Amino acid sequence: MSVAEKKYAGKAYNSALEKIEAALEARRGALVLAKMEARLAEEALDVTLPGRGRGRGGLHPISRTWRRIEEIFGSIGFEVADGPEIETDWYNFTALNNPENHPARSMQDTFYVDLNDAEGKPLLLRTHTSPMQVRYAKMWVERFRHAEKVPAIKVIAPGRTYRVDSDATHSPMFHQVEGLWIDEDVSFADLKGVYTDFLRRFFESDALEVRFRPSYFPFTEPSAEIDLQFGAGPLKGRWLELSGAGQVHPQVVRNFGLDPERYIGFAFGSGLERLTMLRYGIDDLRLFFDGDLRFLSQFS
Ligand code: 2NM
Repeated sequence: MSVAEKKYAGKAYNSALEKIEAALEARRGALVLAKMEARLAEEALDVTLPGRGRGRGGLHPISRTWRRIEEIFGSIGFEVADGPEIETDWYNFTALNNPENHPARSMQDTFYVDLNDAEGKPLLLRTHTSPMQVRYAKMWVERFRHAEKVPAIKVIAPGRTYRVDSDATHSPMFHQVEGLWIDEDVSFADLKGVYTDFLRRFFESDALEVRFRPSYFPFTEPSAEIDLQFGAGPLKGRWLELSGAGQVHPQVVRNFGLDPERYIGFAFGSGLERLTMLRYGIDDLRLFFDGDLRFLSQFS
């Protein structure tokens, strides 16, 4: 192009560019505005509507039972023991007088962990809450090692327990509470008194009958199954199996570090799921583990 042509063409180009840019800018602005207006219309908030509120949480029925048990036994002087869910073979089995070849020790019944204890034995998920009591008792005896007498061991051990078992009535993780009272003169009669009192308070019924049937556990001698019978309600008159108990076996007392000729007492064990099902009339164990709020919210 000639110089004159270039001048003319340049002007025309610049003016066209300005117009296009102005048009684009205007369109961009209109689109942004339209989008904002659409959003404002869509997200319009009626601030006069009542609030939705925050879902009020509640305690799981098993936790309610757990607390209730701690409260009742606390009121009759029992401490609450705590301890690890991963245990050694000694605390879970040997200390409780379980023979070395007992079937409970098999991999079919117990979850083993891929780690060994100091003796080279595999660690395991505790199959009952007794190891907490063994730990508590040993700690207690050690504390009073130089005293004339070891004061009463009076403790409950509530917590999660694990067994290789899973069907309509068994969960691989479940909850237990065990109790232990050892002194110079704690008898089977004390067991009957304490446990009957506990059950009547737990179920809020003085009309409850309690029955002790001979049984066997390696850690108690003599041993008993505890049954109960409601005096009212839908289960009235039926004997229901509930717990196990007995006088602590001399070998177990010895494993606590005490002389079984001097110290004697009782122990018991019960399932929190079972206690909770009977208390609330729940007929399916799996409801505890499904996390269904339609079930759980009935307890909050
Ligand atoms: C049960 C039944 C009977 C029990 C024994 C002990 C300990 F630590 F003293 F040896 N704790 N819990 C026991 C006794 C548990 O559960 C059915």
